[in-house]
Amino acid sequence: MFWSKEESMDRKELEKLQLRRLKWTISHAYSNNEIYHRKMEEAGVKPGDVKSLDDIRKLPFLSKAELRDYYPFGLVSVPMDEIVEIHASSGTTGKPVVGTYTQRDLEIWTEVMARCLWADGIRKGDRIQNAYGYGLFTGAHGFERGARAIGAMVIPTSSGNTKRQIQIMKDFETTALACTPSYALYMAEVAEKEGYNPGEDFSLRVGLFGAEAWSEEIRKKIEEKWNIDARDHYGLTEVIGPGVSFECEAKDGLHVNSDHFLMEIIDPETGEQVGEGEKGELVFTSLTKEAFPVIRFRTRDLVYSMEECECGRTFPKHSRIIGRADDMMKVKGVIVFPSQIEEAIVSVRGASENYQIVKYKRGPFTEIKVRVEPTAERFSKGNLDDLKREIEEEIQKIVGLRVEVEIASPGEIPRSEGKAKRIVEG
Ligand code: DLL
Repeated sequence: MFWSKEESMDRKELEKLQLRRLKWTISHAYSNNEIYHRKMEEAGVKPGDVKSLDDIRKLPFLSKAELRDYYPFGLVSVPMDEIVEIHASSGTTGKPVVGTYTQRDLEIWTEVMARCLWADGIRKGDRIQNAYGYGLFTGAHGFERGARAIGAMVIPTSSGNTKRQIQIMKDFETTALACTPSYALYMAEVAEKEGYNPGEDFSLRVGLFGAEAWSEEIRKKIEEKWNIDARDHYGLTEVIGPGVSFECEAKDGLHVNSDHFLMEIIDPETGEQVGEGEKGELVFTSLTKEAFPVIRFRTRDLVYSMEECECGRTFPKHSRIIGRADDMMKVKGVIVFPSQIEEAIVSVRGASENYQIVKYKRGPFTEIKVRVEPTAERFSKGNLDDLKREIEEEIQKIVGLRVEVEIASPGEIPRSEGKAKRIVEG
């Protein structure tokens, strides 16, 4: 049974547990890692100064930029021969981010992933096609661990070779598909080309999606196309990989595995914690990790905090990722998030979910245009100028800015087998 007692713990009890573990993490990092030791000394804090969860604010943040400086093993807080597994993420810029794990860290990862999959309704007897990329990336490995703990079957296809994926999905009677949401859409497209009806011809019941931003509209599309329940999973290499937070059956926000990860949501400008329901940047502190503890790690991912949930879990929730601070663009003084553009495109009939935002410079200013593929059906009807206008109007409604739309021909926008690249430099 992977509904752990922690998941429905009384909040006060949970906070007590978090505080005990927070104290352990801080003294572990302070005593066993030079960089953390120095950071705390510079901030004038000693492990003993943290007496309540609120005292976490006394501790300095850890930024992505610092991680690059400490690449690859700077924050490792155990002897190197305790490390039994390693993962890395290509990161958006520069050096990869490296995650290291002791045997105990792997047990924790397995446990939190099993909880996520249990909440998705995965049980012994399910057949999970694991189409996240195997390799250094954490995605496939995390899902594999959780699935094994439950006793479900893992079909380790990795990403790519899409026609073969479809064949396997059919022949092996896959019941759950684990991959990025953009790859799930591409797989549906390939299945249709191969003459299948994705919603009818497979045994698929649930989609285990994550690793990239996706909107509620895209969720609806995937659910309709494949006739499945599509669930969101969030995580990152620095914190553990997938398994940091997950959706329950309410599909209304993601529960943080709060006995292992302490969530804060801060104003990215001031660094102060925001109020209930307000938008801000996710910050995590690991509570039990040995090899690579993170203390107040700024994810750059934007969310808002959410109310308690009816599902019975007391683990705090955050909204789906509404944007990344790094993807935020300022165009003609207006703040634009790619998710808003996606929402606009997907809501226009005849526009497909295949689009790209082209960012370019005009003098000192950033400008954007959007390239959108129509559906094959809409393309064959012609009058594409009307479609262009409709999308432009929808973007204006949502973003408050006139953005030029270019209609691409079907198949022209590159498809993704992993994390989709939605923004390109023009
Ligand atoms: O993408 C871990 C993961 C794998 C999560 C598979 C879920 C499923 P990284 O490669 O380190 O780790 O990338 C982490 O991806 O900071 C977010 O910006 C983004 N991300 C991850 N999950 C989601 C999600 C994995 N559900 C970075 N929604 C994070 C939106 C996500 N963005």
